[in-house]
Amino acid sequence: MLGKLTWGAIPFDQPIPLFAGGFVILVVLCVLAFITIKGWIPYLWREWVTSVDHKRIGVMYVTLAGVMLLRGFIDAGMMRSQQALAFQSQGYLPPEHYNQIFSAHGTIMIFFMAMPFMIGLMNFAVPLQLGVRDVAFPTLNSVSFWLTATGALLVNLSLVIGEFARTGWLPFPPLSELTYSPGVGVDYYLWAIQISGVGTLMTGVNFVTTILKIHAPGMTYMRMPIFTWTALATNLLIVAAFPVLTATLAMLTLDRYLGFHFFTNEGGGNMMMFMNLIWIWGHPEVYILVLPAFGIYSEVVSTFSRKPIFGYRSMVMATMAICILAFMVWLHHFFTMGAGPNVNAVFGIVSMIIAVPTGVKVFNWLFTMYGGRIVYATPMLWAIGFMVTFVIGGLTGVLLAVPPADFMLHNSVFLIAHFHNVIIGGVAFGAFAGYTFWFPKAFGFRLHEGWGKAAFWCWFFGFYLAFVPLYVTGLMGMTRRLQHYDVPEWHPWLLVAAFGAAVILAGILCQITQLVVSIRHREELRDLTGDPWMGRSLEWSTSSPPPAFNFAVLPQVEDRDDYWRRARLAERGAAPRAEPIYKPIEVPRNSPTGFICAFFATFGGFGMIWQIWWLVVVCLVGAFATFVVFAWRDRTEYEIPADEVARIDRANRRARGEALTTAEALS
Ligand code: HEM
Ligand SMILES: [Cu+2]
Repeated sequence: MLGKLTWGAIPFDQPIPLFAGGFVILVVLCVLAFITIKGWIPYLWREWVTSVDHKRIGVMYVTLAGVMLLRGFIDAGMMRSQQALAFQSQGYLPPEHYNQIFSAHGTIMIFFMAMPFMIGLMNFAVPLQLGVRDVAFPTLNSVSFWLTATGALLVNLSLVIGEFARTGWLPFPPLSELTYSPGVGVDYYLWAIQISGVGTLMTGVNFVTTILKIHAPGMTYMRMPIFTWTALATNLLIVAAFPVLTATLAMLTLDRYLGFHFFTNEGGGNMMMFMNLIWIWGHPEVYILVLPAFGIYSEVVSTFSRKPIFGYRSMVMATMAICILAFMVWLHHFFTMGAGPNVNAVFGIVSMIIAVPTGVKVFNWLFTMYGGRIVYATPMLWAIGFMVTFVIGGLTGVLLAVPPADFMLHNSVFLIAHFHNVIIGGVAFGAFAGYTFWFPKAFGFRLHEGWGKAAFWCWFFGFYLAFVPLYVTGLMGMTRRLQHYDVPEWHPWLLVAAFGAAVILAGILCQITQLVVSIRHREELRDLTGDPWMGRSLEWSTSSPPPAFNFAVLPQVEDRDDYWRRARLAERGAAPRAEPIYKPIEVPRNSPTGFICAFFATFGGFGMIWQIWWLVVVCLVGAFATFVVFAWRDRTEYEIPADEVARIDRANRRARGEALTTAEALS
């Protein structure tokens, strides 16, 4: 009846996961109870859970990412403290538990922290930057989000019911095959990533369609903001790469569930095939994460330097070049496979060539700042911290792209230092820059600057303290994924690394405090104009938070940085545009389709993991029925009356006008 599921799946004999899991369940129950008592459930259901508004979905993605950042960081803290203690001793984490921790940390950070963060920011900002009302397929967008949430839920469920994979963030065979990983850990991984991966693929389709097909009048390709360009590149990468991930994981699933032999050498398969396939997805994946971050830095650097981005066309070219080159370097992840010097040389050289468009971008940002009136607001600090840190990480990457050097450094903590160098310095800093930059657009008030700056400095120095030691011990020969060690020379460095993680923790605490303080002082931080930063692109031309329809009338775009030019003209006393003739606007209706699909996906995934077949069948039927019901609905939109549109737009026009007159009075 319950497949492989028995009481033995609950870790009664292991205090750490039991208490951790118990604590999380308690917190979730308390939050649910609080929401119910406050009577917020109808509001949350109507305005958020069933919302198909890209802005709301974006906010939910970023919230999910923030929670998962905490979870992933707790894992990191456990690893850092374990390695600080486990010198000539066993430390406090047994090996089978330690292996689950680094696997869960990597999986969560990549799939459920970095991905949702970037997709969330794209959801929020791209339609606004294009000057349109929503993405191409709003309900599909909601399905994508909820499937991502399902994946995150399944990974976290493995903490209390069963176990997580011990195979690392990518489940390499033969270790991940049934023979060597007989438990449900790898199955949790497979179904969580498979379900959320389908969601991501649908996001890719949705955003490629949106950016290619839906524009405000006059918004030509060469007038699109750089963030929208990088979003296009990222989603093209998603559409091209994620099917490979899906197929690869499906093959491993067939190996494990039905005794296929895709990757078992003794059965006639080839495990190196898995490495090739997973990295054909995996290398583009790192650009899927970092390209939108590059876009955010471009917006932030030009906004806070008060200058248009330097080398717009070269920025676009560099983005698209990276998009293509990303598919031509995958073999650098296993130079040690034995493909021979010629193959390795080709992949080594292409890997280094990627540094060229990336370098173009760095110079463009520097030239944008050169001669600008730089405002050191928090988003700009993240961008400057990124430039310094990312260049170092990029250089160690070029080093690893030299095959003979890689033979020495492969699977050492030097590699760990390198990729955290680019992923924290590039992706995480970019995510935080975007979060601070667009927060006032989403909520109508800014985040507290002081706490934001404190968070930045803690993350910045914490990063160097936590990861420079790993470059050093990596060069001393320390391999990755060590639960304990006996080498005296490593120990002091690992103590420093643990201290660095504590400094990063201080940064995270500052971020939490920043959010709480900002909400409590929201009246002082309020921005009524909709444009708190002297922004350049169209999202700043509407009110904050933007109305459901984004723009009362679709903006007419005549130039790059069109909004910025108009705002400066208005400052110099140009007459504001005449009030438009307001018309009623149709916006898509809410739909519970996404949530219901995710409900079935969660239980269906759980059924697959524990091999509870009746549950799988019920959920498949349920999901299909949901689609049928959705496809048969006949009212897809509702109308916002013209006077409602007029009221919202007039209020924003008035606030902007008042801001201009006070600015004049002050000067
Ligand atoms: C916030 C501070 C962070 C700290 C202190 C940290 C620490 C660590 C540590 C100690 C390991 C294990 C290294 C080893 O194998 O010996 C690790 C692995 C890893 N981390 Fe992080 N990390 C952090 C943030 C991130 C972020 C933001 C990401 C991605 C977005 C990330 C992705 C990974 C991945 C993919 C692995 C490899 C897991 C594996 O071995 O399969 N980490 N990290
Ligand atoms: Cu790579």
